[in-house]
Amino acid sequence: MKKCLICSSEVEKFIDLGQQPIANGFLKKEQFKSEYYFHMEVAFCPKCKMVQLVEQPDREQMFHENYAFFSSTSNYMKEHFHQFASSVIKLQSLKEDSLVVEIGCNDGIMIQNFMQEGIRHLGVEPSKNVAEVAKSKGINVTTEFFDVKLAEDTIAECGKADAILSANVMCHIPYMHSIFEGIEKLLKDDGVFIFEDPYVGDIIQKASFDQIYDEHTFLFSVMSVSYLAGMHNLEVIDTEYQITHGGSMRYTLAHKGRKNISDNVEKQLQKEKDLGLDTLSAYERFTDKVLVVKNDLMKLLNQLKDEGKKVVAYGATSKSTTVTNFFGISPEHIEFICDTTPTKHNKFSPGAHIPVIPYEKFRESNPDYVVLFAWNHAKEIMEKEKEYMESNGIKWIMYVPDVKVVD
Ligand code: DWN
Ligand code: SAH
Repeated sequence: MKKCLICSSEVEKFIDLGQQPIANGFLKKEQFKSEYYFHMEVAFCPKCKMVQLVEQPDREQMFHENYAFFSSTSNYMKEHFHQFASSVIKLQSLKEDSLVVEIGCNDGIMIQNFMQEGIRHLGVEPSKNVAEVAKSKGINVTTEFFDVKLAEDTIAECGKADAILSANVMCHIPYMHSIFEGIEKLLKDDGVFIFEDPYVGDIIQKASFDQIYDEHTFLFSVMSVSYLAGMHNLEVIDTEYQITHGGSMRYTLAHKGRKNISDNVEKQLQKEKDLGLDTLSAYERFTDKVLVVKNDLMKLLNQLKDEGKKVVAYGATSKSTTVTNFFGISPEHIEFICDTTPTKHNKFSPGAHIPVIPYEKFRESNPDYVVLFAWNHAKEIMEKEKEYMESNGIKWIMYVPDVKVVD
């Protein structure tokens, strides 16, 4: 029996994605033999409604000095976080002596905006290599995992925070009670805790099962976040939908009873009930859809292989580790994955062992088809590649929400 990480009730499994490696564990040939795998299954908690991984590797196996994801690889995301920061400065009337803490600041993509405005700030980032990039920009960073102990140390050193922020990080952390205890302590009486993560409503509707990988412990809803907040004398006071990462939700939390609650919260809770996110059957229907995508994509890739077509992929994303390993995609289907991240270059993708090459070589490769693994950045990437793809008759292959070939 597996117990819910939030409320300790018995959870109900609804998808088994098989044996999976570390999603960002790009590796050299000599490391193939010792590659780590875990069993990736997802479950729903009927009591607190939290969707969660059943098993997860230790945090040090995922977040360390060779973490392969650098946030600033997308210009669109830079602009998104600039706007996020501006909205927080306005909401909390932040001044130079205010304090903003960002949990999981990575290379500084969001917190750099507070630094540039001269606002007192602290980034918390355990992955040393990406934290170093943030530090080199002049940002104050502590290279540690956030938890209740770090919150207490921060209070002793810097005082309490006017705003605690986090993007695409909360869903990565299984020890949520330590995090929320830390937030409750670190947040000033009139402070706000604002975080955003991929939204389970979109994942279910778009069958975007590749948002499930080792790092993503939770797929949040307003229902489940409200339950969790309530366990720590906090409450959700606003929700705001974001188009980033295929559909995300931004949650604003405050100490219970301190701030007015926006109508958005009740409206979103109603939408979740309408979608059936409070019952197992919605998640079981999602599993059925994922199996259709698996069948359709493999049929297409096998057919293209038989026809001798050249198929490559774009974006060595964490998400693509789930797709390739669950579907059984190999270098026979996809010759290489191109990516702009230097640390991924001249290595192989986790589990499937597809070569990852520098983006610059993509333009020389003359493929027939390109599988868009970074589908969440489709607008940015398709605009950039439009002329090259069109003038050479190259087609995109998409698989979210269903499999299609795009001219
Ligand atoms: O939650 C997480 C999100 C925020 O980022 C982390 N756990 C890990 C990571 O997930 P991901 O790897 O699925 O993220 P992205 O943003 O979908 O990754 C895009 C990849 O594509 C990067 O490796 C960079 C690359 N890229 C590229 O080659 N050309 C991206 C863009 C926009 C491009 O134009
Ligand atoms: N906020 C960035 C980075 C997301 S990637 C963005 O939206 O692009 C997830 C990040 O969370 C990684 O950089 C990882 O090192 C960090 N992380 C994981 N556990 C953490 C914890 N307990 N405290 C702080 N950061 C954490």
